[in-house]
Amino acid sequence: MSLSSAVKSKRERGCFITLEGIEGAGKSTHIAPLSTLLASMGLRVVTTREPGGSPIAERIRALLLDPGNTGMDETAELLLMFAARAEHLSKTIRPALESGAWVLCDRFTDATYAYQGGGRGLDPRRIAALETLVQGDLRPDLTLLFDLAPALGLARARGRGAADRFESETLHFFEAVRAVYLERARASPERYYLIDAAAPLSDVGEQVEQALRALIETRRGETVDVSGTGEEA
Ligand code: T5A
Repeated sequence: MSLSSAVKSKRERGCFITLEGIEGAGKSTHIAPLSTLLASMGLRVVTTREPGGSPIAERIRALLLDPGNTGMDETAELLLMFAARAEHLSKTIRPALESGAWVLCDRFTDATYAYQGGGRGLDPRRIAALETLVQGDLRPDLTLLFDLAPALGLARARGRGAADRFESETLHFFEAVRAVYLERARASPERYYLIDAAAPLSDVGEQVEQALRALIETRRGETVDVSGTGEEA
């Protein structure tokens, strides 16, 4: 059996991997090498991001990140995140997973719990209700959590130029975001892989690769024989 067939799970759909963490943690930097690594294993990969990832969702992203949109109502922000997510799921993520592709997504619903729940202080039960409405039972198979001190992440992100609406928030806001990410990772260790994102780039790359190889091993263990022969080549 080839590696690409071995890593297909018995669910017969692709694998859904999300990258999470505060600004400047290194998610965008590592998504391309991760995609290249998976492709080198013979897998079909779709890389995408949130908010965004489909034409209408990208338009919603522009609204959400525009620093000119000061004073946006917090519930409106939450609903826009999920409106973008509903579009993204139906136009990009679900079709890709159903076709057997591996989806690498730069942020997903963990970001909503962290930013709108932790940062803005919205009740996580309201987020959970929207999560069920929009996603049904779809959850990531693996979440790479790039963890680092907000002061370092923000220094990296702000070093690039003008801040967007979220990057303009206070350090206190990002401390609360980070705390929720870490809490969620502690609560579901089977889904999260914690990455020390303060480490040098090459070390972070190695941690990402290690997480991926662990996932592939797990899925290989789950593989069922669909040929009926009970054999593995
Ligand atoms: N949001 C999103 C919500 O509030 N709720 C939600 O539900 C969702 C989905 C999206 C914003 O929307 C919010 C969260 C966000 O604020 P975005 O622009 O997509 O905005 O934000 P980010 O994903 O945070 O983008 P960033 O580019 O800021 O962060 P990354 O991708 O983690 O960082 P990256 O890779 O671009 O790196 C930043 C800089 O640091 C350097 C890189 O070279 C780059 O210059 N760097 C390192 N330098 C040294 N050592 C390392 N290990 C380094 N790693 C990266």
